[in-house]
Amino acid sequence: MFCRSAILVAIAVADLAFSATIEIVAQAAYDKPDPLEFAPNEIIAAVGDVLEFHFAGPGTGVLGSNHSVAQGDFENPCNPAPNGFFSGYMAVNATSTEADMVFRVPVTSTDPMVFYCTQGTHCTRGMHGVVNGADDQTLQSYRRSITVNRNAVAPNTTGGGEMVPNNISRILPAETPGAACSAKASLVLILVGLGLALLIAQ
Ligand SMILES: [Cu+2]
Repeated sequence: MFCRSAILVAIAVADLAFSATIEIVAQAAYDKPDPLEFAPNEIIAAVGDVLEFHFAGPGTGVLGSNHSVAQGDFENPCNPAPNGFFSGYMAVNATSTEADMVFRVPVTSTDPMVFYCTQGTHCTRGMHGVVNGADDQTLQSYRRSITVNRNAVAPNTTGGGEMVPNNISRILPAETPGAACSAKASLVLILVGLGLALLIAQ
């Protein structure tokens, strides 16, 4: 009655209780004077979490979009960190609210980390964010260090993260070929796994 793939799913679901996917949207917030931003822009993350960047498009408002996200350097605002991650530019078609792909960056350290959009003056105008800000490496200190409004510098190459289709199921893994397993039994195990995960998380 138990089957391997369902057990793997249950384990994967339980694991979700410990590692979080943190969604961050590159967007224009029209209720603000200069609307370009990442939301949220102050993030607490643990090792094993994943920062999942979404890129909003014109479907959400009047401004166009071609945002990006790059790992920054607290010492050199709106410039890339050496060997940091970079999504490349994420064009969104006119009717979509978000890009078809999301950029997932694993959190490998709890040290403060800054990210920014490399498009034009977006970074100096507020499109940046800080993960695990502390001491003199916070969103506020990064913002204070930006003294002129100028174009950001982009990394030379993309990488440091995984580009995956938007809105994929984060629970169900791909079908295991040849796995003989009733759908009902799988569902029961998934629900048990979820229940366990919720219990553990409390
Ligand atoms: Cu941007």
